[in-house]
Amino acid sequence: MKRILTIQDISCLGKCSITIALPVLSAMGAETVILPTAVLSTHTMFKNFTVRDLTDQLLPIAEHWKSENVRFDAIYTGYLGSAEEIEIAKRIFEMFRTEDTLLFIDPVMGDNGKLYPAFDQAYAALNAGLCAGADIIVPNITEACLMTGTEYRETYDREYIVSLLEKLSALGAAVSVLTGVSLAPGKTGVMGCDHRNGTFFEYQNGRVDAVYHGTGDLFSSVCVGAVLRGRTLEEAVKIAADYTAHTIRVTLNNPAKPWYGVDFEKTLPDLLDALRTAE
Ligand code: PXL
Repeated sequence: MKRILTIQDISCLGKCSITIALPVLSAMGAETVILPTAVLSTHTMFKNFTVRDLTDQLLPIAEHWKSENVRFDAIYTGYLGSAEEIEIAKRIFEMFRTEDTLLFIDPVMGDNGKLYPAFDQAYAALNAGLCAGADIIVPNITEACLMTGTEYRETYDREYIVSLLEKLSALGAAVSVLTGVSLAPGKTGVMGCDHRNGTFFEYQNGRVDAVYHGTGDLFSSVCVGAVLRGRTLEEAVKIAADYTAHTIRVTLNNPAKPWYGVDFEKTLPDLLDALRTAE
């Protein structure tokens, strides 16, 4: 069984970060080891959330694993709470990365042109540094702009996305996948670039007019899970984009839907079906 380490926060209520990554990756058949960076009562879109920072626990936990000779097939980072945690994540990469370890980074820090409340521009610069050694990075347009010093645009054309991907290339990751990219009216999806050979790829599906928290984490978890199951990145991206869109549609049809996240619990069986039929 493949073993993946995911480093991100636990938002106890809110369906994001570890409360998505752990169930989704486990359901996809990967042993999922978690390293929680903080425990929050909810994600940060709620008012008055509580936070217990766990920065001082990260290295002791990792060192214990090291002493037990634990190995990881993949390391996947998401929301990291602070500059210091980015530095510690880099140390942990050095401790556990081998030639065969897939390093998958979702540089979670903002959306819709804005940083999340906990972060500033200096944090964005550090996140750019974190992305440098990755195999795959999956920023949204906001995060890509913040890491490359590019002006964020609500409306854009293909040229803007291509130039953003070219700028991401300078960060040093092998492959960048830009998420939340709409290349035609009524469509949304991703556009990626394999910087090792300059090839671009894209996948678009029907746009669902709803914004839900945690859908980026859902996309990333499914994408890295599918790669671990042996899919090519292009196949994984398609599976993840289709599944995320499907889950948003199912959530919208639920009259009792919570405002803070999507009903991925209902759609996990569909994800497994999709993975099986294509295998
Ligand atoms: O889904 C990204 C995310 C993860 N964790 C926390 C967040 C957010 C986005 O706001 O607040 C705590």
